[in-house]
Amino acid sequence: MKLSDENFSDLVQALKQAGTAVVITHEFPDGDAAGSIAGCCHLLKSAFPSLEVSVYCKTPVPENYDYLQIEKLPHADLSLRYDVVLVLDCGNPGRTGEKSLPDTGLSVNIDHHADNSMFGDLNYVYPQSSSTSEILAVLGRRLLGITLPDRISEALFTGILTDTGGFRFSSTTSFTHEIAAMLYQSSGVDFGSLIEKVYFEEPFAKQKLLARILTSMEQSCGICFSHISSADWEETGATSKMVEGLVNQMVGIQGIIVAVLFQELPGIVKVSFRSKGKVDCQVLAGRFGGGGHSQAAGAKIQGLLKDIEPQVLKFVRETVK
Ligand SMILES: [Mn+2]
Repeated sequence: MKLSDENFSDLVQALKQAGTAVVITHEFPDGDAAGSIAGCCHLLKSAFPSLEVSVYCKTPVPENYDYLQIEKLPHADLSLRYDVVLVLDCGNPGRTGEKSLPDTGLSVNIDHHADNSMFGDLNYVYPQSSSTSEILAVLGRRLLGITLPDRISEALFTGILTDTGGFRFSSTTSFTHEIAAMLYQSSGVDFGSLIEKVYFEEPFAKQKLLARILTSMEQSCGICFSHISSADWEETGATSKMVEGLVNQMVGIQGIIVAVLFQELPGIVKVSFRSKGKVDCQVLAGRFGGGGHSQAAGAKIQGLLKDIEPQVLKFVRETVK
């Protein structure tokens, strides 16, 4: 199915009749998840003023995206029933971190992951899209025209910017730039300072954490790997909200094909995979029950860092060979 403004007719029809809607994204949100829920929430409020819209994300949004002011949006209670449930940037409902979606008359799945399980009553799944935010911008154009309100443009641009790694990943198309150009028409947004906030303004503790990652870093056979241990969290004062983007420092190294970052968390190890394109990260993460895209993916694995790190690296080495 080609992504066009017309694709959203059924959804627009349903939203016109709905009284309540909730917008949900995946736990451990990235820029696309954060931008998608903020952008979608503002979009629905602008297009359907009488619709009650709330948002939900199980874990905190990284500090880089504080300017989206997600904490000021109405937050949902998932034990309630909603006329429409929109699930954004999730390949399957489990990515929300919840056992089930709230009770609803209509579930809507808006996503760009190739392994999406088509779990919604309505499914808008476009793996050729750079980001869920890019898909939502087309919905925005359908509902409000090409000049979107600033707060919608700011949020959706954040998702496109970050999910393309700053318009670098192969998922970036001429259509991505067309949509970005459309968002630039929102004259009140300072896109330069937005990029500055996302990529160049870091908390002190995050830079200390980066120093730990770079110190523990090793490489072999084109694989660069490192970890964040319990002691690293404690001694730097960094939180898991601050890890966003750090693995990119490793994949950027000359001669590296794939980077792997392990985070030791209570009872689990979170593993992030990044690739320059030759190795499919979705295959690597998928082996351990995770998911993502070909150049960026992740998995949460139960167990201890000392056991999981060698297991994962063994599989990565076999895959790279
Ligand atoms: Mn995404």
